[in-house]
Amino acid sequence: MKLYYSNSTLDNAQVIILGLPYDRTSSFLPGSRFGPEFIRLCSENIEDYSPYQNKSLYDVKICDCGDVEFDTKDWVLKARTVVEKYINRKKYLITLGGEHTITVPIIQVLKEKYENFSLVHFDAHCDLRDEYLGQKICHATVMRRVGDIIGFDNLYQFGIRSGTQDEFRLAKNLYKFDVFKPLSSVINNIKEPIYLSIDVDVLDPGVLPAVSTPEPGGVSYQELIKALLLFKDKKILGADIVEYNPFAASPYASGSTVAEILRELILIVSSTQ
Ligand SMILES: [Mn+2]
Repeated sequence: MKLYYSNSTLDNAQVIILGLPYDRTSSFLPGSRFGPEFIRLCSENIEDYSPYQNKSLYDVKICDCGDVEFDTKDWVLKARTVVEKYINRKKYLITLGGEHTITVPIIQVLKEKYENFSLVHFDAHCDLRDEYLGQKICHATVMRRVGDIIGFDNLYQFGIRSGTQDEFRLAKNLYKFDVFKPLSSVINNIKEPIYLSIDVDVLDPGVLPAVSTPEPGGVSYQELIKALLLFKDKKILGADIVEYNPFAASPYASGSTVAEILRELILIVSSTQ
């Protein structure tokens, strides 16, 4: 674990990093449970300084609280209990997946603390199925569950290029704008505070192949960073980075990319304080 992911005690930290290494419902390539450890490992390869934000990770008090153990079948419930502990501390929590399912317990806890907030979802996939392979809470239904909790009016999706006809129909009926519209054209319509959920398969597989469900036609790294920087002056509640699977392909190149996304997110989230 690198110093700049954990340069503060929990009590003094502005940003808390927590690994949620869960991939039990993975339908294609399991392995994202190893994501948090590989992101920490690959953080050795990146600079603490962000040229995009002219700021260093050393400017932020960060505490890495390690991973929630991947053990029980009631893992989502267990994750919720752990997440609640950290969100109660009124600090910015950035969680590392694991598969996308991990967003559900986080949003359940946030909804108890905040009456209204928006969720901005970066992903290749709609994740709007009501159930998938007999499961109501899984990586393919996560945004449907999020919509059930916070209201679909508060859900915004970007980078989407894969889903069933029903999912796209639902998306079209639910949102006030087209999922294919660039983020910059709707950023000012998004009500604050905002939670950011980043499935790294929003990037093109040519950019980041180590994901559990690769999908062609994704955005470039520069496009993603540019989109994330739009949130710099917004009130952000927290964020997650999910679906990086180090065993799917080139773990170190992809892991370094994810570690840089994490660096930018830490700096964005802490700048809202
Ligand atoms: Mn996805």
